[in-house]
Amino acid sequence: METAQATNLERILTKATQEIPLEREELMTLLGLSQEEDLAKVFETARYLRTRYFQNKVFAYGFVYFSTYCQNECAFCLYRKSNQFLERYRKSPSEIMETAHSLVESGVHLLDLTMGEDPLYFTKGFEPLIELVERIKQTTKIRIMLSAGVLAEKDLEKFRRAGVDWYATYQETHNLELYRKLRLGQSYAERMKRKYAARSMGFLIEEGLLTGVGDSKEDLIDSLAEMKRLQADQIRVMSFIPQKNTPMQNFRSVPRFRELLLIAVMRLVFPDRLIPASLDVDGLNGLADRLNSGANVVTSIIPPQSGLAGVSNHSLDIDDGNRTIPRILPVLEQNGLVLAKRCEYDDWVQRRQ
Ligand code: SAM
Ligand code: MD0
Ligand code: SF4
Repeated sequence: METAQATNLERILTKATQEIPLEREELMTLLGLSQEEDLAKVFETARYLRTRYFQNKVFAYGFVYFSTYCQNECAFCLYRKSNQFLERYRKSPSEIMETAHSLVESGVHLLDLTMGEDPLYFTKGFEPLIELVERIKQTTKIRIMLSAGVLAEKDLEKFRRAGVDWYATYQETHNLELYRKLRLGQSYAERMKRKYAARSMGFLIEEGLLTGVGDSKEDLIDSLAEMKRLQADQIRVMSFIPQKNTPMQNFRSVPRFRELLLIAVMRLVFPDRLIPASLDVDGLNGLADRLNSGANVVTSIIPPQSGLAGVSNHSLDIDDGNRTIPRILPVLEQNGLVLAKRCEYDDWVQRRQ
């Protein structure tokens, strides 16, 4: 029995290395694995496929969470509007500029400009941000990702013209019923449609999932299909981290290997895409495992003492400098990886655009 199972796994992994699309049933088998030796085989295949497209090169993204104000009520998020037990901040354009420059100098390949759906910008307009993006682009030529929620198409167009390369808005799940419990009061269809619109404007797209929020294996497989349909350029999964003073604070957590397994399965299904290893979930300590599972972008690099927060972990590893390029380099090296040159990242983006 055990050998039959082992042979089936070998067969599925061989098929994946040949880049033959996996059947639903085969994906179910992969997502059902939990034995360490089985997981190790999947991770190994994921790394093999990563090497095929990216050799030993890894990219790194600077994370600038410039406003923690938000008009939404996502059940999983610390920054939801009604959380009053939180000191919020909104960085000024010059503060954002300073952080941007220090991140670029430290060697990141991209700046991820992120905010909650800050009512200030959503009511008064995004002009100050659009100007800021233009200035960052002119002075640094760095690739820029915008993670500012669901923006109107006319605003997206302005950001695109100002030099934004990527639009990131995560659906978290593609199960409508589950979505409604997570992103309370937000339209599933609008969020999805805006990504398609952004793609047709020439943005690269990042799509993302949360796991450990009541998502089933079927849901995850449906999400992979949606990501394929969207032709997302970067795909991520992060484990849900319960947040105090939110509706999901006591939600039962799932073992961490589920995120790692999903990263690996994403690599099998999308061998040539970017897949983040976020420092936001388990900090620097969690990096090796995520790289080992086939991730190829280290995200959430944050300058220490900048007064900037993370998302799923508000302060983990930030002020001790653990979310910096110098601290990730040894981890890359221990895993046989190196930081790519900036021109290598720029070329990758250009080819996808
Ligand atoms: N406000 C914008 C939005 O929601 O699209 C941009 C912020 S986006 C970077 C926030 C993302 O962080 C969410 O889409 C979710 O995937 C992740 N996140 C938020 N709270 C989390 C938590 N408690 N645990 C894990 N991930 C979380
Ligand atoms: C990260 N904390 O990279 C960030 C965030 C937003 N585009 C990304 C979830 O992990
Ligand atoms: Fe706001 Fe984004 Fe958090 Fe939802 S995930 S509450 S939109 S910051």
